[in-house]
Amino acid sequence: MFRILLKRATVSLAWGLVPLAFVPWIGATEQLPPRPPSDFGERPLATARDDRPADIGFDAPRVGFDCARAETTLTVTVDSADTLQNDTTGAVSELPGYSCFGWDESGPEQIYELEVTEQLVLYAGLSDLQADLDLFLLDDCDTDACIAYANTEFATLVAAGTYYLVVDGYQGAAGPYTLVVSGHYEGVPEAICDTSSDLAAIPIDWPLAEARTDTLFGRPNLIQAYSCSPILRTGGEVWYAISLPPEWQLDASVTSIPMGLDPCLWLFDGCGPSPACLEFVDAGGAGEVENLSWSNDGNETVTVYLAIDSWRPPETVFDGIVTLAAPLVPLQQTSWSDLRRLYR
Ligand SMILES: [Ca+2]
Ligand SMILES: [Ca+2]
Repeated sequence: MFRILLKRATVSLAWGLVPLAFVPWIGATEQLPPRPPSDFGERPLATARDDRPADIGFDAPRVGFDCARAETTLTVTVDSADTLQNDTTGAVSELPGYSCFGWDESGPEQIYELEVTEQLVLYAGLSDLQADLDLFLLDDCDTDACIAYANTEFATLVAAGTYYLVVDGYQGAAGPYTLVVSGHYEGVPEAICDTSSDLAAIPIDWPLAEARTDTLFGRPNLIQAYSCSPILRTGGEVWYAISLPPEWQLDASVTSIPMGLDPCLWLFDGCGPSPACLEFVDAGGAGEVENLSWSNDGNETVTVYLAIDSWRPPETVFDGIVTLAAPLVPLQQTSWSDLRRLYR
């Protein structure tokens, strides 16, 4: 599940209280002895599809830096979104690499302090790149305190606290960039299941005889990563609340997909921080049909929440039209004559 908690950044807080002269890495580029690793290994991390492998044989030395290097401080809350434009050309270059992944980051870097006000899914993404810049998230001013990384974008669960987001240059690269930092609800927002909300899922009662046509253009991006998809899905979604009696099967298909749109389908048993992901489907690429099937094997009618999502948001209204065909069919019952035939 997408639910692993971060240990508080107690090292950073404690060091803030001691006189500056006792901070062990005043010489900013001084190599330090190893520190206990941050809990990166257990952290959920969703990234784009385009991440490259680690550099073979590269082992980043540990470097501490002055937290005051941060360009600015951003406050991150659920539903906050900040967009910044900046350029690493001519910036200080003192951080050669990070503990969480073996990339040579010998280019200059810029650092952003993030004040995260509550537990949330933190998203950071780079665009408008002319050089190969990468992202690293630290929970201290120390390259060994790396808890997330990405070639272009990532989402990860963080507790409230102070973090440092570094935009760094791969193998000496430097250049301009646009940086988006946003906060997201952990799991499936409650509003989707709240019938009085503007964001409520479209109710569908069985049997659904006709196909629906809805657009993904301009829809809010309410879910983009979960345990059933570690690849980011940053398009907005259309949500359906589907009432399914016992022993009925939901077969949902997304058809009439324009070129360039890569759809996927999520199915949850409810809302909140940790609903069960009943199914996730992304079998095809851009423009290809997706099919999802799920059957209610229980004894009671259930409501399930189906989302049509996409890898990237559609750019125009025309691009975003999808058709949902969701014929709900009863599961095939085994008749007595069929059973008798088995034992002949
Ligand atoms: Ca660097
Ligand atoms: Ca999405």
